[in-house]
Amino acid sequence: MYFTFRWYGPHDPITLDMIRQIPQVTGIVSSLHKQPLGALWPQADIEIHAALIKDAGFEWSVLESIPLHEDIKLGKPSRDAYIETWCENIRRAASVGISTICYNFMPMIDWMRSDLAQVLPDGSTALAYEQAVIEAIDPRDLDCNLPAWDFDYSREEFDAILTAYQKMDAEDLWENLQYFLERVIPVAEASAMRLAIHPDDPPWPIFGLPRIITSADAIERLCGLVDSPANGVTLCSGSLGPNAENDIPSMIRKFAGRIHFAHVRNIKRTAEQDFHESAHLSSCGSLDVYEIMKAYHDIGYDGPLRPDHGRCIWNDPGLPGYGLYDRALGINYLSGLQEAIARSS
Ligand code: DNO
Repeated sequence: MYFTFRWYGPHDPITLDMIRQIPQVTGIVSSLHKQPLGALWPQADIEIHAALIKDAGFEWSVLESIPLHEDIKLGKPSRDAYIETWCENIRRAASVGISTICYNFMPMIDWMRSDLAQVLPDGSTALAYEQAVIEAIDPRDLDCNLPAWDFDYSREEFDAILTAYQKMDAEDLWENLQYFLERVIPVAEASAMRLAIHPDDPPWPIFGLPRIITSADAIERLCGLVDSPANGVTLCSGSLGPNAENDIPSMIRKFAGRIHFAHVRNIKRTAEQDFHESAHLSSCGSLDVYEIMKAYHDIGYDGPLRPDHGRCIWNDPGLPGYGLYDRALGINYLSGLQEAIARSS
């Protein structure tokens, strides 16, 4: 495995120069965050971004992510043009040396939390999720200002998309995912690109919207939709972990070969569907991070791995979840575990 760090681009308060001072980080995980949803990314913009990363001494290891236009997930007739654009973006990413693309298939909303700054007993703050708070929210209230609630839609467009999803069930979404994969995987194969779907976070439906990438059974089904090594996953411990039935180390062993990107972080479950994020250490959360790192070691995982969602400590200037300090502590812990596991085996 090799260690990577997410960078949100030139506007990220956490700069590449700062990241360079974290021991062990060789790769950057990044995207062109200003591109409109569904757009063909200009080759020149991709090259400029790649050069910034290269000039700072890093490899652009993973493109996280190219968001999918909702028409693809909704299965609308217009999806074919958006899929073709996505394919061309794969080719363009490959042309600057990127070998892995992370994406997700969550309707409308990416990761969701009810609180961006829950105060923990030590005075740090962390992202938190409480099911009752989410259930009390009317998603049509566009001012509710939750994380990942970053839309440019007018109220009419928003209502139309939400209503269309509410008419769909999980099987419809699976069908649309299969349709998408059947078209993009051949292009990924031809470009030596690995696609790595990100699990749904949290791993259950919210706001009446179906969510399907939530468990080991779901990942198995995903792998079978198009049986190609290019069709893989981002194994995100913190996204799958809120469901206590998801045994992350056993999933790592089971999907060896299809895991193209590892997100390792910890969460603390506080009720059946409530949790907050925690420091990466096993003792701080509900996940056994030693066993997770041991599983990656045992399968001989040689892909990119990154820490994820740190707490906010020491007045961190970064974005919620994406500050410098706690992610740097996290990577130091993960690389310490890795060294100890490698030396003792
Ligand atoms: C959360 C991230 C996700 C991820 C996307 C990938 O912090 O891991 O936002 O980037 O779901 O498409």
